[in-house]
Amino acid sequence: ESLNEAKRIAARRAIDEHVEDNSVIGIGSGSTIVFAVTRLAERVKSEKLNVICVPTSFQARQLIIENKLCLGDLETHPELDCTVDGADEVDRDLTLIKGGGGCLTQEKIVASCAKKLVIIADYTKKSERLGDQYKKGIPIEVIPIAYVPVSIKIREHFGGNVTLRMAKMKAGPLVTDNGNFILDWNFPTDKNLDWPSVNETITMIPGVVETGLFVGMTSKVYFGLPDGSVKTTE
Ligand code: DER
Repeated sequence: ESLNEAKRIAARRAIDEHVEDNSVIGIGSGSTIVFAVTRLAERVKSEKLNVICVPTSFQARQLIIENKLCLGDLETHPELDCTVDGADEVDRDLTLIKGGGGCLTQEKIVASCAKKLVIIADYTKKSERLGDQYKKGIPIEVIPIAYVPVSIKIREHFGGNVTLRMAKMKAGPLVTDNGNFILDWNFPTDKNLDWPSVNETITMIPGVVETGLFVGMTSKVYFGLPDGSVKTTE
């Protein structure tokens, strides 16, 4: 339906514009990236490209293997040309909320190793301000023993509500690819929160591994629109 078509065309444009022979590409996580990996596999096959793919999650690793793409990692490829990834929400400053799929930590690490972070998203992710459309809160990966004190400190600093993300097909909390828990922080929308300082403050709380706030990292966003066109930012 139109949402998948929007994801597909955004993914296709991004892959066609940012992948060339001998590229080392970070592969993001989620549902939109599936369209990007499909397009990448098409191009590698038809153009006989030599491309190394570095995953940002177990899901991304499976995608790379299933599509018979060349699997790399940060030990052998610590400097990437480009990371292509999805987002849960993009604001007017290209600050992202990521982590809806629970993969934010490796995504942020791989994104930080790339010359460019290219985001692909359908039109529902494009917001003026964070929280306009994405209502599940900002994901924060925490070391399991610390989830209660971290929740308390976040609420003390900034207010809002913090919930421990529970697994769906397993009793108890969701456990990430790194063996940690995730807190979802529904931040207060009536304050004008300064995302760079919010991100730094939360990241410094002992027990916090990473936040799903990607500040100042985005190079370009490809939004798939309902009419079948793609809107890009620079
Ligand atoms: O969990 C993540 O960070 C994903 O990249 C998420 O932000 C986008 O997932 P989607 O493409 O399935 O919406």
